Parts: sequence; C-alpha cells; structure tokens
Amino acid sequence: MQNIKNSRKFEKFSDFFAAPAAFLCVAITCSPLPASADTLTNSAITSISGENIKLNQIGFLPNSHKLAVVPNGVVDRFKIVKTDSDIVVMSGHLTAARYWSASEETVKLADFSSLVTPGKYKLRIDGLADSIPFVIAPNAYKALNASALKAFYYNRASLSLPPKYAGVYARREGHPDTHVLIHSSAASSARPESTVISAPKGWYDAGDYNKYVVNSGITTYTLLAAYEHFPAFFKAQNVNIPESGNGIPDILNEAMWNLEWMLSMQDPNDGGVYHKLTNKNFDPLTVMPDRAVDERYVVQKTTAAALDFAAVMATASRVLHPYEDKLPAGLPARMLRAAQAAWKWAQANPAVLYKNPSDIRTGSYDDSELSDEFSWAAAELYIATRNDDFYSAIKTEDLNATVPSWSDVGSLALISLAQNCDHLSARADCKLITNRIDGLAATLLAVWDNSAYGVSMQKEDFIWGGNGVALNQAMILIQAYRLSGRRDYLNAAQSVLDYVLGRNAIGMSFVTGYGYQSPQHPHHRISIAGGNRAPIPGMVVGGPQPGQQDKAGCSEAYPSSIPAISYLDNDCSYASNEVAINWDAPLVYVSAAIQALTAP
Ligand SMILES: [Ca+2]
Ligand SMILES: [Ca+2]
Repeated sequence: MQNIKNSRKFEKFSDFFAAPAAFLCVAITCSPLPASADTLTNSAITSISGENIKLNQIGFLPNSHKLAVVPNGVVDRFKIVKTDSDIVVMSGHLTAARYWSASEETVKLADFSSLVTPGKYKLRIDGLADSIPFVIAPNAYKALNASALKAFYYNRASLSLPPKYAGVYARREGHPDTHVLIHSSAASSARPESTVISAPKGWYDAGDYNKYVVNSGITTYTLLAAYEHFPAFFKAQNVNIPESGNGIPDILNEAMWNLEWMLSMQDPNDGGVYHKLTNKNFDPLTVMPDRAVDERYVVQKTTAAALDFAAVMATASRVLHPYEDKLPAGLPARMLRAAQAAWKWAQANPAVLYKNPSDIRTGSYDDSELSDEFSWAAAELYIATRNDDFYSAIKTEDLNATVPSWSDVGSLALISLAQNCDHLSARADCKLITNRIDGLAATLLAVWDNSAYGVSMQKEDFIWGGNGVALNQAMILIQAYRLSGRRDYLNAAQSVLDYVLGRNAIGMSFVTGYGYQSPQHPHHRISIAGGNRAPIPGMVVGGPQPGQQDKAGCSEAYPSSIPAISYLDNDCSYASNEVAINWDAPLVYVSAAIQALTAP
C-alpha cells in the first residue's frame, strides 16, 4: 500500500538531485540560517521533548476526548490546574507505562476528558515541568480550519494576492498559464507539439509551482467531501477571499479555483487528460511566483489523470449543483459531460502509465495500480447518473477499504457511496460498503486502543508525508463514526488531530502558524522567497520519517533516525518539512468534522 516507492516526493526529488542547477539552489538555501531568538532550533526541541508533557497545542472542544502523553516516571497521578489561579480542577491516574516503537519511548497517558469547562489550563505532574497552557473552548478548531482552507488561497496560481485578503503575504500574480505548450509527449494530430493552450488557475502543488492532476484530484475531492458532509459548518464560514460573501460557501469557491484549471487539462478533441502542467525543471527555492517565468508545458495524457479527473468532475457536478444559479451557466452539467468523456478515454486507454519524459524533471505522481482509480471514477459517475453499468464497473466485491492517498483512492469511492446510499439504485450494496469502511476503521481503532501514544499510527506509517497518512486515517475513522455513531471512532480521530497539533514525539504542532512550537522553515518556495516573515500559516508539513532522502543537501543534520523523531525544521528538508495540498485538505476535513461532530 503506502510506502516510499509510492511517494511522488521521492520520485520528484530524486530527479531534483539529478538537475545540477537546482541542486546548487538547494545547497545555497541550506546554508546555515541566522539564529532567531523566538524560534527553537530543531535540536533544542528534541533535547527538551523527551522530558516534556505532550498534548494538542491548539486545545480541545469541551466534549473532546482529551489525552496527554507523559514521560515515564515513578509518579502515577496527574493534576489539571487553571493557569490564572493555579487552582487544581481535577486529578487522575496515569495509565500504565507502555512502549511506542515509532519513537522508541516508554510513556504514560493522562486522560482528562471529564474536564469540560471552557478555560485555560496546564497539566501538572510532580517532578516535571508543567505542560504548555491549553484551552478548552467551544470553537477550538474554527480558526485552524479557516486557516487550513485559506492556505489554498495563498497557493493559488494565476492570481495577484492584494493585502486586503493576503495581509503580509500579499504578492504579485504568478504563472498566468495562458500560454502553455503541448509537450511532445502529449502531442496529437489535433494538438501537435508546441500548440499553445490556456490553462490558468489551480493551486501550486507543494513546495513547488507545478500543477498535477492526480494530486490535486484527491485534494479537491477532499474539500468537496468536507462540504458535502458538513454543509452547515462551511456555509457559516468566511475566510476572507475575493469570493467571500458571493452566496457560495468559500470552500466551494476554493475548490472551484482548481476545478476550473482541471477542466482546461482535458483535451476537448478526445476527452484525454494531461497528467500535469509544469516547468521542465523545478524553480530555484528563492524565487517568488511572479519571478518564476520558465516555459510551461502540459505533459502526457495518462489513464490515472483521466480517471481522477472523471471522479472529481462527477463529484463536483453533484456537490455544486445546489449553487447552479450562481455558477457559470450549465457548469455542473458541463462537468458531468467532461467526466464521462474522460471515463470513455480511460476505457479506450486503460493502462497508459505516467513516466517523466527525459527533459521533464518535476514530480511524477506515477502509479501503476489503477484498479482503485477505475473504481473511484465509476462510483462517482454512478452516483451522478444512477446508471447501473457504472455500478458494475466499481467492482465493489473487489474493492477493499484502505487509507486514502494520492495513489490509493479506492476508499474515496466507498466514502461517496456511503454518503449517498439513500439516493442510489437497487443495485447498490450499502451494507457491504458500510462494512468495508467499518472494517478498516476497526483496525485503526484497535491500534489506537493499544498505542502507548494513543494514536492510530504505527511505526510503518512514518513514511514521506506521514502527517497526510495520519489525517487520512482520521478521515476513515470519521466516516465510521458517521455511519455507526460509535464514539470511540470520533475519539480516535481526535487523537490524530492531537498528534498533528502536538501530541507527538517531537512535541510540536506540524501546522505552520499554529501551536507553541510549529514549523518555521517549511520547504515551500513562497514562504522561503518571501523573506523575513513567518511562513504562510495553515499548512501541514510532511512530518517525521526515517528516510532522510534530503540529508545530502542539508547542512543541518537530522537529530535522530528514529521514525517519529526523524524531522528537520529546515527548508532544505523536502523529505520531512515540505508542505503539500493533499496533506492540507484532510486537515480541512478533519478539523471541520471534529468541530461539527463533537457535541457542544
Ligand atoms: Ca464565497
Ligand atoms: Ca492507484
């Protein structure tokens, strides 16, 4: 399933190292950074983390499940004190010490779920420093959620960002992408090599400025699903983007920014979809979008791109339908027709796999297992059309639930089918669909229940983009909770959010701008090139993983090779500290879900 081979980052930056000019840029930006008084160095974080109490640094909802990780010691009790008065508001027993192989630590857990009164508190253990202050608040995750969504706006291509919306992150337009060349790998008789097409908008994918259909597919889907599952939450949200107040929820406006680009990635002559829109090489790390002016290309039509496109367009036609009168005329219907044309192309071209042409050195997102993409596209087309031929094409009997990733999208079919089971034809086996989701969630729950850190992630989940793995585990747990109402599923999902926000072996929040300690130097060109300001907030970094594929280009050493500690807050570290849209989208989903589903 998910492993390092499947990580496009690995593929991508292997190529990165093969490009001498780009490598030089890495070397330059990896020179030692000036010490900053208000940021802890990575080594400092690690040196204190072992003795520290670790918990979600953003805080909790009153009815959240609430856990903290406590270093092993002789004490077996904890207290919670109010920060303003030092009054003890509760005390409790720590769990027995247990070993977590991912961090090679033995720790205890403090469960303070019964504390539900809003306020500001610290967790106290005799003989240890108090925990950082944390809040219990009814809207604990609303700002985080809005920021995670706003991060997409900050990463929009083809748009200038004025101070009115972007504040200190205002910048000039980058990548109009109105003059994009058909690469030789994508040439056809109707569109020969070097034909000019226009394909503006979309989001920059990650640390780089390229746009990839496959990865933006799952990303856009995750945003659309967040709205489909929690419409009231998002209808009430205003994230201060140009489309705020236009009668369409901002999350749908944000999804539209990429959907409009994706539509332009389809060849109208045959329904095929280009795999990516890209430079030939990565831009230097220190170049802002408006100064990154390399020629842009669309490269090779692939089966995976056609199927992801079909799935996302069919989903969008469904989710956007209620706003049809506020959208360009006929857009949902146009999206469904585009989805069907892409599906038809994939039927005729069922095994066209992506491989970077020799002159293209950017991310590849290559995937050789496409049965899950066929199932997902078929499922979304079935929901949109209720045509039983599409249901047959899902092959639900062979479709096992797995934790979603850009290359493993089968569970997205199950999620959409479960969501829409009330509106399907008699062919749909909703019981089987529910059981598949529940079966996977039960496996994750068992891990959570037995975990020393109280999380569903295990040592093997610490791969490139492990925070994305974690948040997609939470996506599955949340589906199981929505289907079964079993509270443990929501608690386990809360624990994933806790992990990403600070209850981890490093003791830091992995979301830029959120938490007492958060990434200061993400591998993200706009944040790096933007100069002396905090990184763009609301972005999830990949997180610790032992591969350290970037260490040859980093002047700072990783503090450890232990999976859950192998992390470097340095912009050279694309293997642990890059950001990506497909890790941000599940943070949008999960933080909204927990805010919306946890009883007030
Ligand atoms: Ca809006
Ligand atoms: Ca696949």
